[in-house]
Formats: sequence, structure tokens, C-alpha cells
Amino acid sequence: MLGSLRPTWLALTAASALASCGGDPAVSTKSDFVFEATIDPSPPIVGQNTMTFALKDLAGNPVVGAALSVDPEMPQHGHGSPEVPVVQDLGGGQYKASPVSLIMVGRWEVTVTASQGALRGKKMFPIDVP
Ligand SMILES: [Cu+2]
Repeated sequence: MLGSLRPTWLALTAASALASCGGDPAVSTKSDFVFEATIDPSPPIVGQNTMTFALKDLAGNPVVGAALSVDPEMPQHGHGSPEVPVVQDLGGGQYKASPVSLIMVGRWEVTVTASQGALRGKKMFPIDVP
């Protein structure tokens, strides 16, 4: 029985490994989606940044019409961001979150949560503000 489950697990792992941001290894969780992220400017600044997410299903198809929420946290300091990013659906499986307000230099963790129909997914992107 374990043998039949294993290929599915490997496929999920491979899908998660595709997503990255700034070359940092992103922490992956089990998800119905594959997330990719870019941040503008790059490298990010202290202040207001914009992140764009590309959302795909596990077959690699763009996921349109999803609901996303984006939560920047600074775990080492135990605080979040003073502003909640507003997410705009750009179409074609692209979503823009702004402002991603990173108010200090250092390591941030930006968690994006997505849902579409019965599908759910979540991913954390580590972001270093130099
Ligand atoms: Cu801080």
C-alpha cells in the first residue's frame, strides 16, 4: 500500500520545489497549488514593495479566479507588517499583492494562502531585506 502512495508524494514534492523567490529555498507545505513569486523592487527595500504570484495547479495549468491572502511576518522579532497587502487578480493565474510593507532590514516570511473552489494551498516565501 505504501508503494502506491509514494509516487503521489514525490510528485507533490517536485511541484513544490519549482517555486522559489530570490534564490532562497522556500519552505514548502502540502498544497493543491504551485506558487511562484517575484518581488519588486529586487532586492526588496525597507518600505513598500510589490509581490506578484503565479499560481498553477499540480499539472502546471494556471489557476484563474483564486482568492489569495498575503501575510508578511518578521518571526525573529515577533511582529508583522503595518499594512495588509491588497491582492489584485491580473488574470492568467497572476496575482499582484501591494503594498508588501517590509518596515525593517532583515529576514521576513511572506505567507501566501490561496483557494479556488475546493482547492487549497499555502506557501511561505523567505524574503531578506538588505
Ligand atoms: Cu523586525
